[in-house]
Amino acid sequence: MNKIRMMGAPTDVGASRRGASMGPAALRVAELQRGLQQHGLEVVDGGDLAGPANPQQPPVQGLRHLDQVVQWNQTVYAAVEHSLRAGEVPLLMGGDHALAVGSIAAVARHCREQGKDLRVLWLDAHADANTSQSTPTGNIHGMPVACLLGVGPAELTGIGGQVPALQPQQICQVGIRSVDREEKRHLRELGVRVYDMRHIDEHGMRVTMEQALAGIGPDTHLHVSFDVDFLDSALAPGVGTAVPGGPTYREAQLCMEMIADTGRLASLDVMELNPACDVRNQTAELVVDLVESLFGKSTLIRRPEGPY
Ligand code: 6HN
Ligand code: MN
Ligand code: MN
Ligand code: MN
Repeated sequence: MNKIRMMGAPTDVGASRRGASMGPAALRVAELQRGLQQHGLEVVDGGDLAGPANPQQPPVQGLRHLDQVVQWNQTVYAAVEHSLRAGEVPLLMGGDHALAVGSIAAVARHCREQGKDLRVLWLDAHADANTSQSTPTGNIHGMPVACLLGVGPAELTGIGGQVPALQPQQICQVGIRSVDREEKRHLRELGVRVYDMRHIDEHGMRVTMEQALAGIGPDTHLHVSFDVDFLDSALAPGVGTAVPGGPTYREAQLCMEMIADTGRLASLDVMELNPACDVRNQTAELVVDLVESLFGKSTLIRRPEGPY
């Protein structure tokens, strides 16, 4: 595994509930860097990126804080691109999920230049596929998937220099259980592959992840966009838009371990952690534990043929 570069994006301009701006600090308090280093990984903490403050304004034509969201995304885009060029694994600590536009646009561009096959795994309770017309809130953190697929304000869809930044077959969502009424139609029209909670209930996490990870090969760059509200809200209260009925601790661990087993994880977003909603930083600690698994911590040295 190449050197991992942590970078914080302490903002909540894409949300209406404040607090995700404290996410990077909470992950540091929960010792994300040391947790990963324990497993022999090289990890640098590049500190926090800077951007505009949250003006706490209402939405304008269905978009809240568009200027600030664009500025933050441009900064994230540049930082992620720089890190990838240096041969690193960028680990973006959000911040709200609107910043996945900049992060994934940079990864997509890098993959085009390197001739890599990009696969994005979107772990989330929400589909994040709203537009300014369909959004019930105006919050841009509910729109990054639509933006990456070319539907959204030009300042955001154009960030990677190619519209759309992503093709629908490059992204796959897991854990979805809260989709707004009109957003459903969008998802269908956009052609995103969605493994919702019902799919996980019916088939289990193992089969779901086998399906989600199918076709990943030696040339794949796997990007994981981990919205912490993916996790069941009883387990992970420290998020701004908690939804019950998510993956349990064991299901989430298995999900992360199966991603690690591909050996192709090359960039990561950890988004929407909201310490203002958390209880004694427990969600941050859980996230650190899961991110360790994502990067290959496992209980045993496994043999491909089965357990010891
Ligand atoms: N997130 N679908 C809701 C909205 O406001 O558009 C919730 C979005 C949540 C976004 O958690 O990244
Ligand atoms: Mn640990
Ligand atoms: Mn999200
Ligand atoms: Mn979410």
